[in-house]
Amino acid sequence: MPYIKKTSHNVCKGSGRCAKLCFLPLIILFGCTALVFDLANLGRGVKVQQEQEMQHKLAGLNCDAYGGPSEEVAQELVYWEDIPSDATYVSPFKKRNEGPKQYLTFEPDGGGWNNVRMNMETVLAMAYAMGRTLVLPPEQEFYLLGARKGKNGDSQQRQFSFNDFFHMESIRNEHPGLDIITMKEFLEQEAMAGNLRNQQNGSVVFPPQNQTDWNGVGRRPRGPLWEFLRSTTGHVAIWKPEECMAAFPTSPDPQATQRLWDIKQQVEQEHEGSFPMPSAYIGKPVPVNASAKERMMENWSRRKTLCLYDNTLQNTQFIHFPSDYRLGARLLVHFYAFLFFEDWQQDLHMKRFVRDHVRYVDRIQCAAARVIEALRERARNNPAVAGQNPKGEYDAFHIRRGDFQYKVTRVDARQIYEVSKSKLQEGQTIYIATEERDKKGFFQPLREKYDIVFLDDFRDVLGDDFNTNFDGMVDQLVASRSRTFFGCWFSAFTAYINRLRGYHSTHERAPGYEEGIHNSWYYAPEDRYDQMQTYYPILNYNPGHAYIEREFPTSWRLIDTGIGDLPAQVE
Ligand SMILES: Nc1nc2c(ncn2[C@@H]2O[C@H](COP(=O)(O)OP(=O)(O)OP(=O)(O)O)[C@@H](O)[C@H]2O)c(=O)[nH]1
Ligand SMILES: *[C@@H]1O[C@H](CO)[C@@H](O)[C@H](O)[C@H]1NC(C)=O
Ligand SMILES: *[C@@H]1O[C@H](CO)[C@@H](O)[C@H](O)[C@H]1NC(C)=O
Ligand SMILES: *[C@@H]1O[C@H](CO)[C@@H](O)[C@H](O)[C@H]1NC(C)=O
Ligand SMILES: *[C@@H]1O[C@H](CO)[C@@H](O)[C@H](O)[C@H]1NC(C)=O
Repeated sequence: MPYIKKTSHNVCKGSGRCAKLCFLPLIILFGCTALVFDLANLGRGVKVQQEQEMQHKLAGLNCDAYGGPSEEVAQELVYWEDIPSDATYVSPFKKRNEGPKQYLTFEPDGGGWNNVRMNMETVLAMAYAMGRTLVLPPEQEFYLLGARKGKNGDSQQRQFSFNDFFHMESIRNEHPGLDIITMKEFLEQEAMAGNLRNQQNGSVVFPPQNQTDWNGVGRRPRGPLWEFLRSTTGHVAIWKPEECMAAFPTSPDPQATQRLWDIKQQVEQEHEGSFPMPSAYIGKPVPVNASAKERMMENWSRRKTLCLYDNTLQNTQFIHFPSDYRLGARLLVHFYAFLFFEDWQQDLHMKRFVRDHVRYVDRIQCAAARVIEALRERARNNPAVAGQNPKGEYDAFHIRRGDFQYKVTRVDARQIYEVSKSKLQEGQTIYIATEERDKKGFFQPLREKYDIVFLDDFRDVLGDDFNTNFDGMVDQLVASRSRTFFGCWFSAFTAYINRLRGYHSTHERAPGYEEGIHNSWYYAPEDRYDQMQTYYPILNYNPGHAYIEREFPTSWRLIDTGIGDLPAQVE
């Protein structure tokens, strides 16, 4: 296949960002710690924005606490649903009051924000599927989300936890089947209580320097914490999404585990030793309620084996997911492209769980809603389409530049214009999400044809104290509501916009929703132009390569099928 990068990509994103991580060997650890330990930040932590919690409503979106807009305007951002019967779901593997609590710890991905998000969604989904308490990593500065000063010149928050981006607190509160705690809580409750043992010699060990608060500690100095977790957890999961499918049997019954192995074997026997090629399913999805065998076949994506949540793992108290290219461990995958459920209802439930709960926080949603309100106003009054655009419809691009390493996507605006012009009308208002700084020069060819605007044109409605580290997320949400969208292949940032557009098209029953298709295209590379216009099964375009290229319709298509019939419910 074309546009394939060497496998090193799925390990380290080009520019050597993670090449210098100081993880494994202890000697290096000490060297590194001494060098980069950021004492100023130690333990400083930034408090969780509690007011969000008070305002947060499960259904709908209320922006009163964030400077508007009205509930009516904000409503168009809402793709999530409040499904009470979903919220009561409890994994069949959750130990209910028997034996010690089970945990899942993980190291966040070291890539850009959207890689971090993908990784977090995946571990969150696994914790829920396993019935384990998810331990959130300490607050940290994320790659490229560390701008110190806002537009008004004031210093702004740049140490973040997942709480700052998603309603983690509400997710926990709303789901009896899912517990989420901070690393500090975990270290206090389990490690300091002497419940962690060195796996090699069995002796009780405590965290380095008995430190339980790792908030604000720079990325590299957290090495000793990860090393501690890796050496004390019963199972360090090196699960490679390119090679295995994380498979969940219907129940703890050993026969269920065996059934999944049997299905795999049976398929291989019937297909001369391997699974059918994914191309067999292009334009031909199997029904969402199909048998486990049929669904496994469609989603196999040329993998080799199953990472099965078998009885041994079900009984392991601590499972840790490292993120380290030297271990070949990087969970850079869409949760739904990795987790496979024997039971189709559990599969769809997990997709709804992520759609309905793992969404950007109200602060970000409301900022986007204000931008959209102003943007629609501008589009409505755009003289080029005077009177013909009562809804203020706009089109959008995500033009990925910056640190992006895929040369085939580095096309100039003239080419972008040529590729996209047949879907757009001259003079229209077009929103461009981009991190390209040269707004004047680079986009000139598009400016000559359209009324183009950027997030920076809406600083007044964002408010000059809006944390610019959230700009990218606002850009994604604004682009998710455009009429036509052009994105960049290979970009996890673009990919998520397409997932959001899929959620909206499902919510609105827009044309094509039953096939999982919506009005989205790619400006580069050219042969990917219309890949969103046909149903594509989960597909690793280049075996061994991470799943960042695009998102797949299976994450939004018909996922509301069978609500209320879930097998394991709280009494
Ligand atoms: N504001 C804004 N920032 C962007 C945009 N595209 C990329 N960025 C910036 O680039 C950083 C990295 O982009 P991400 O897409 O999150 O990086 P990634 O997770 O490696 O995903 P890829 O897009 O696949 O590279 C983001 O954190 C943003 O700071 C955009 O359209 N708008
Ligand atoms: C077990 O290993 C840990 C970590 O290497 C060490 O600190 C501890 O002293 C060891 N205990 C015994 C009894 O050897
Ligand atoms: C850490 O705490 C444990 C338990 O309270 C204690 O036994 C141990 O000596 C402490 N270690 C250090 C380095 O302070
Ligand atoms: C696999 O394929 C089916 C049919 O399209 C889909 O409903 C299901 O959600 C897919 N994904 C997984 C992980 O099973
Ligand atoms: C799947 O859904 C279709 C349509 O709703 C229904 O006719 C069929 O019986 C279902 N199949 C299974 C296995 O539940």
